[in-house]
Amino acid sequence: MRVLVLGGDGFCGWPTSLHLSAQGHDVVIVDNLSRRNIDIELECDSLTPIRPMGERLRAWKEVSGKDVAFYNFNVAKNYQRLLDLLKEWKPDAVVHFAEQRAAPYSMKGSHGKRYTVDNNLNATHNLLAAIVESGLDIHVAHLGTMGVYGYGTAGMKIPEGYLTVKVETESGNVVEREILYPADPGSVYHMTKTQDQLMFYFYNKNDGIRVTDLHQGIVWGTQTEQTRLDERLINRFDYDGDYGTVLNRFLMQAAINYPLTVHGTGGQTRAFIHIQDTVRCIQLALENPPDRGDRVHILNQMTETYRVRDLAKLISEMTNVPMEFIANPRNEADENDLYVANERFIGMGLEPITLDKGLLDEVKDIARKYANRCDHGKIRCVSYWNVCHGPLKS
Ligand code: NAD
Ligand code: USQ
Repeated sequence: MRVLVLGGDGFCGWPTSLHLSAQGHDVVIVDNLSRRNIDIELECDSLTPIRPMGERLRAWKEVSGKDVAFYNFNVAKNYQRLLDLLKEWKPDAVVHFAEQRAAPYSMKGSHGKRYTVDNNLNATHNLLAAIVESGLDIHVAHLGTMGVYGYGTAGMKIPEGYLTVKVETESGNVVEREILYPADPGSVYHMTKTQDQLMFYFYNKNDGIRVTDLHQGIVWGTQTEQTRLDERLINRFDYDGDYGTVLNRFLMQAAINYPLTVHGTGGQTRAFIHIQDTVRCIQLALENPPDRGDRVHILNQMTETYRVRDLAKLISEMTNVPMEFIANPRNEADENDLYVANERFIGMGLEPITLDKGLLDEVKDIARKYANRCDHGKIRCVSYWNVCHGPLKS
């Protein structure tokens, strides 16, 4: 299969590109390196020493014998370049990772909000419009988020994208319909993902574009089978207060003996998935595309749920590093329960990596090894959701 990976230099996109290449697919990466530029803006860096794209690709060629091409351009801005690439290379599938993905960065102020909306909505819309204009039948696999649902339910499991509702008509008949699960974003970033869903719905209905939207939980871990093969292939590890996600942050904090930064009561329950399972899920999604005429396929790409304070406790007990409860910079519920359906990937043969299996290795092999690269001044989350949650309250 010919697979175009948009955002293939990023934390999920790089290991996915290598995984698909290793599976024998032809892979082309597009990335404008905006994530590396945001590191410069935030004066922060991946904990792991990620190499420049050219060196990454040369290393992959040496290790695997396989070529992966790379084009540096902005998918949200350079429509013609994207269209020309689709028409010339004729991919069977596009995996779309190319969005600004940090909720805290999207809430830092009007710059972060406007950039996130401009970038994410235009990237997704340009892709869909370009596929229509190309006239090609290209399957889009998009990385969405569990956050489109909000993180609570009326007690039932969060279904995979669609909710069955019953409505009573004026004549008293009960009509049953399946609708997109109501969106409930918790940040500007998450809001862009809820908008993506509507674009997929419309282009699928209007133009028959085949779309798989993967509602992914928080990804943890760093390395995959391929990125482990050579240090030059190492994957990104974000630990800072904007881009670091909770479990990887706790692992890094434990490695440097920094009290684990639990927000509020730590009562938030979230869904998680290991990076190795992410790349496998994307392979499975590409191998099981929607048929022509199918509605958008929505799959919950997660394997476990955990409450944040339970995660912190687990790591604290493993490493003897204490927990610290700090005022929550976000506007989110103190406590929530989360039950999520994920039968579709399990049904396709996914065998999840669970937290208990890999946690200590991750601390030893990655977090401790590169601890000297950590800037302690960048650990705290200092992006506040609104003035009421600002520093005055803490
Ligand atoms: P990332 O920031 O590491 O990677 C995104 C990549 O896309 C970066 O390399 C960036 O330079 C590129 N990019 C962004 N905008 C672009 C544009 N306009 N044109 C070209 N390239 C562009 O993020 P990630 O963690 O790899 O996440 C990838 C996708 O998966 C995101 O859409 C994110 O919402 C989703 N996701 C991530 C997680 C997670 O825990 N990391 C969880 C759920 C969903
Ligand atoms: N949290 C802490 N301490 C920290 C960092 C975070 O308690 O040091 C808490 C947050 O307050 C929040 C939870 O941990 O309640 C998760 O935060 P996070 O930064 O790990 O995750 P989130 O902001 O939701 O975003 C991440 C990715 C995003 C993806 C999303 C999947 O950055 O791209 O869409 O996870 S999900 O959470 O399932 O929506």
